[in-house]
Amino acid sequence: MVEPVRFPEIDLYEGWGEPMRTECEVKALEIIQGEIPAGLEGTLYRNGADRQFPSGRTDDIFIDGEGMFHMFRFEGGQVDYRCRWVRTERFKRQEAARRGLFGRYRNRFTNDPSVEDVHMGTANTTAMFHAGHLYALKEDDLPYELDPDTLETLGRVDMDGQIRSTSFTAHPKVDPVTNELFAFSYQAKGDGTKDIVFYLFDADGRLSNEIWFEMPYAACVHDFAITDEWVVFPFFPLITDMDVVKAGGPFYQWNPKQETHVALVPRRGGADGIRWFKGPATSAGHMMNAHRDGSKIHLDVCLYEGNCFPFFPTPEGETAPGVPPFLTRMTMDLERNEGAFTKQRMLDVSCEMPRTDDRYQGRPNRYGYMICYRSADGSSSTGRLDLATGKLDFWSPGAGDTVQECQFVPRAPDAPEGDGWLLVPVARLSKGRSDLVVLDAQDLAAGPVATIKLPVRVRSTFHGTWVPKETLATGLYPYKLHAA
Ligand code: V55
Ligand code: FE
Repeated sequence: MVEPVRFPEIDLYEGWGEPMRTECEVKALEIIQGEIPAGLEGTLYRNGADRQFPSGRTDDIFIDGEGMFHMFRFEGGQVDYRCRWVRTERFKRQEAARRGLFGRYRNRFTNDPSVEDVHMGTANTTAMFHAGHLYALKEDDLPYELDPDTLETLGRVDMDGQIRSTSFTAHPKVDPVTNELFAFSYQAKGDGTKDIVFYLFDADGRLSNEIWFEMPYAACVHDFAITDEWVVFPFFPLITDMDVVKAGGPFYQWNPKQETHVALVPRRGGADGIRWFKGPATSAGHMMNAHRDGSKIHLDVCLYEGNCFPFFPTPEGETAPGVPPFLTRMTMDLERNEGAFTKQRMLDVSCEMPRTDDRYQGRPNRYGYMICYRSADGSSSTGRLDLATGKLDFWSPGAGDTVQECQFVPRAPDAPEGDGWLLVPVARLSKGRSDLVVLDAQDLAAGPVATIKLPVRVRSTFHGTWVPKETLATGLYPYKLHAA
């Protein structure tokens, strides 16, 4: 007898959050409104956390759970859908045992003794396609490679021995113009270590620079940003204390008495060229972009003036109240502000999951796309901010329904910035299923160009990527910057 599977009655698993645990495939999804624009040919990959088995605890958090990987293939005016578990080491051990073997988020001291030697990565956070390979990523482990057509898991990989850290970020930047890959690992020599390493790969997937340095504390470094000369690493005081972890406690603690630090790392240089800035405790998951303006480096980030993860308490065990994120420009002046960054709010509407036209990552961008929180009814909307004018355009899915992170797709490889489509997964909470909508990125208010109906619930996805049809074949993105 194996114990029956029963999930705990906690808010996380209520309603939309009920574990799906379902792999499915639908050829030629129903298009309930409009039509797929000609030229929109390629694959949207998305990744999210589901729950294979109950952990046996009641303190599960939404960023934990096994990776459920989704693909939407656009071809000839139709869209095929498929989702598959990422068959991680953790997944396979639980599948064989037919029960949960892993405990608290990232805390291996709470696992079943039978899986002491097993890598804990859930591969649940994003999709990356680079140099002809597709990966599922989670920041606590190495990448898992997947077959881009079937989503079959090919294995846990170190990219031909080039990744020597114990983990790899879930927020890499693939430059779709140069086809370079910018990435990093934090707590890079294992849980609780202060080591961090920046990796730069060329278009063929060969490591061309690697810079190791130390963080001020064992931080949670969920995302970073790049500019033409500098790589920007913010360190927020969500800190790992291994004594607490060993005692079965939370993997991170919120330390508001510690400062926020920013390291500017020279993209083509070494650790001796790193410049440091600091300021009061704040936190963030996600960066929109960064760019250089003379001696100033601007980092645009969805910043929380407090703890972005209220489920990680302070060392005193206090749970800080949640605060809303606001798009904020943090500025590091290499000539003037002497080790201290300045901050300026860019938009008074709370927003998260910021994106840009990916061709402008590391370059000055005019447009940003975010999930905006403007409604009292709990719904969210997709917004486009014009950074030049401050104007916010948006599209709302309707009362009670919510949008997930959007994906910008250029209309043509050399289209002007922002000329293209936004692909938006919509949680139709009102109907218990999902849609994928296609918006004209230059006219959100006009409503969807096409609405693609999913007969199932795409429970939650964090991040993803768009791979044009030809890129699947050649391994190279065809994109160029528009010549003005
Ligand atoms: C974040 C997300 C994670 C995680 C740690 O958004 C931080 C921040 C989706 O998983 O493991
Ligand atoms: Fe993220």
